[in-house]
Amino acid sequence: MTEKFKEDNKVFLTHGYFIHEDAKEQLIMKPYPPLGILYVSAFLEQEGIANEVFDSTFSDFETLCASLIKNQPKIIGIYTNLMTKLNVLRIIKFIKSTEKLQQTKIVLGGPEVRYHIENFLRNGADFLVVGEGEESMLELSQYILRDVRQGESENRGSELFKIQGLAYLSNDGKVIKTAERTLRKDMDSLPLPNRKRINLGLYLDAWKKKHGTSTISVSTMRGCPYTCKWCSRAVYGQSYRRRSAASVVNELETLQKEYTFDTIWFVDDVFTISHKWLSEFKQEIKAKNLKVAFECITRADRMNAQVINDLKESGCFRVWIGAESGSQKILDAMDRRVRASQVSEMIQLAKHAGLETGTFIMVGYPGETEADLEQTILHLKSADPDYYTLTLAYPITGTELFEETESLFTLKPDWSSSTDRDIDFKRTYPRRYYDFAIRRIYNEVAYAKCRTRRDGNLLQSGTYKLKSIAAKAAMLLSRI
Ligand code: B12
Ligand code: SF4
Repeated sequence: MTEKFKEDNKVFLTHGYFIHEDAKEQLIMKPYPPLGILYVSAFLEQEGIANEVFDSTFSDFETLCASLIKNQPKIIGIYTNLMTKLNVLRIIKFIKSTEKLQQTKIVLGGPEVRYHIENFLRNGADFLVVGEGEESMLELSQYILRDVRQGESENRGSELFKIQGLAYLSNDGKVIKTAERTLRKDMDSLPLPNRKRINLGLYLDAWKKKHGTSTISVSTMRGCPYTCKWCSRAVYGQSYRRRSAASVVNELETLQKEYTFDTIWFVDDVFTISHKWLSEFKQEIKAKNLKVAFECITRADRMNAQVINDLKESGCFRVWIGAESGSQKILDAMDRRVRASQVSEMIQLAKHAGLETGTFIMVGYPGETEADLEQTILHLKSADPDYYTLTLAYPITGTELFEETESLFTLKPDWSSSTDRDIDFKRTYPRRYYDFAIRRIYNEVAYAKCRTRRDGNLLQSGTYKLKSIAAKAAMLLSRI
């Protein structure tokens, strides 16, 4: 039986993301709550560990610090990803330099910790939770809170070492890593994210104000069995575990009762990975006569006409189909395990079925030449998705892309003052080339869209074409 702790043994969960610091996101304004800590919070609560969530998204560093001083928590747990890492280090520094917080144990979790263990520990974190968070955080919190109540026990080290999924420093400063956390099989037994701990209305309002509609994020699966070389699988590894369709539909129903929102975004890596699950999901939705509108991400090789039909009938209005490149050579180099033609075909099929479509494009992958980029342009023109995003490839620590490019790094600033996004490697062309390549893709595809729609005015399509030609010339010049 799980031991219940006193109310005052507080765990304080937060994340280091402040939207007011993120100029790009302020323009996009599609914020999502931190689901990871909401899952951890719900699990701790279920097991009797009182906890607070300080949702930093719409707040600021100073308010977070003031709240910490007011609460003086026994434990602070911070979600960490590669973008929020620097703020997490700032929070740690603040705690370490604040007298009233000297008893607070700092625990980090999330995707950024697994491959930076020593750095985080040497920069002040007391514990790292590596991988799936709920059970490790529960056992660690029980351990820490017991210590706080009873003082240091003689068996401290051995007890701690038995907890899976942890990293910490031993008394003599050595990095200790405990066994890998066994991945939880039964997803349905996890409590739903503790959304009541945060003001979800702030997210819904921000969406509504900017886009006229609002969205709630929901997670139905954990892990991904694919092997794309640039993708980080630091939390759930190469696994596939999923909640039952009935449990997901119950969550959607509850959300509809508790909140006013327009659409759902499934944060899953490959929503249509199991056709059986999708069909059950559709049946559950129909059985409950639930009206939902959702968007999701998937892979073209896990789609077909039936899947598209099931998506549509269960309420999908927009499907994002991963592409990354229009060049098969680059897709193969990424170990993407999909054909560019499949992606194009599924985008077309989904469009004909009345779904909105989106895709993701990455440029600057090792080995990519201008001919590959031109193929990507052709691919976007012929597939003609309603939306696409363009990103410059960068190596995330722990990925195969990182290993493959490490010897080519031209820029890798000091760990404690940079993120992986600041790393650069020797690409086919100089760095500046890719800024123009992105402009060229964007304008050339916009030009083609204008032409095929035939409603775009001539001036507009001409402007896109001119910008595309100018970008192409700049690409050429930047290669000299
Ligand atoms: C949804 C999502 C987004 C959304 C919303 C982010 C949000 N607020 O939730 C958007 C689109 C905004 C986004 C943006 C980015 N994302 Co993103 N995103 C995801 C995605 C698909 C799902 C996240 C999620 O909700 N998972 C479900 C929850 C339950 O899992 P979890 O968060 O990992 O939490 C578990 C554990 O990590 C742990 N845990 C988490 N926090 C804590 C805290 C403590 C104290 C403890 C003990 C445990 C713990 O316990 C949880 C339960 O087991 C993941 C991929 C994935 N499948 O997880 C990528 C992912 C997290 N994103 C990633 C990246 C790279 C980005 C960007 C940097 C992309 C970019 N622009 O280059 C930005 C950064 C944005 C930012 N400012 O933080 C990477 C992170 C890699 C890394 N090392 O950090 C991932 C893993 C994708 C990938 N496979 O490469 N993202
Ligand atoms: S990119 Fe998508 S399909 Fe590929 S490994 Fe990552 S989550 Fe899986």
